[in-house]
Amino acid sequence: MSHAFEVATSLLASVAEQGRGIQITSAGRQPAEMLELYDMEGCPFCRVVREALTDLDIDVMIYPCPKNGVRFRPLVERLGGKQQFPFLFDPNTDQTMYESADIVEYLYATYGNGPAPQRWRVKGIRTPASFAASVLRRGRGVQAETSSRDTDEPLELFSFEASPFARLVRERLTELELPHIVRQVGRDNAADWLMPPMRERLMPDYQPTQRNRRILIQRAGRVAVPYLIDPNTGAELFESKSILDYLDSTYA
Ligand SMILES: N[C@@H](CCC(=O)N[C@@H](CS)C(=O)NCC(=O)O)C(=O)O
Repeated sequence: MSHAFEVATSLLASVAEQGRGIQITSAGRQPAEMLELYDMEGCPFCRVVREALTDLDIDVMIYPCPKNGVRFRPLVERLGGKQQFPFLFDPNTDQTMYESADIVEYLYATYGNGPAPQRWRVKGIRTPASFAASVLRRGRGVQAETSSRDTDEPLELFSFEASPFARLVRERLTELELPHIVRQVGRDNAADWLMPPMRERLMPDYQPTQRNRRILIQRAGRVAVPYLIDPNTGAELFESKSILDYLDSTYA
């Protein structure tokens, strides 16, 4: 399938998300030690947890556990007793947890300012929409690719959950079982909504307020999502298509 077609279906999946996973509306406090989420990009239950993390503006270490995956699935079984996803480990409290609804409540109670907003609490709102997003992506980000190469250090991805471009990269990271830190770049101000090329033309002095957007502008000179850092090779790049080509040539 062409990249344009993949972006189009990913955009529809973002529409299905009903606005969750774009903005920071409940800015939480950053845990001292990074949370660990064992998940699959294409899993509808995992998606609602990742949406909440964007909403709370909490960075997270992702250990991808696609079906037939061999790297992190056995660890989840050792830690929690079964292979079910999402699975959260919070090294700050030593909590381990299955069940997306419980994880979302835990995140808001522990790092937010109160209970989870309605759009995560009501099952009838969040679950069918998240299933629709998975259907639109036709099973991408669910199955492991058997011959992927391992990595020493986790990759880093600047992303927000509903970004149609970042989703394509996260799917591939899942299929290749590549651990990665998600650096949240959710929107918290009107200028963040402009597409990067338009913003660069209209607002050459764009000064984001969100912490990872500021880091990105200092490090890479602009804010565009996704942005991948691979400490194993020193590669740093924008553009979903370039990142997918990079991942395939380096790890597939
Ligand atoms: N009620 C659970 C459902 C979780 C669930 O069914 N996850 C599926 C993936 S979408 C799973 O773990 N399947 C087992 C497997 O992939 O091995 C929740 O909301 O977290």
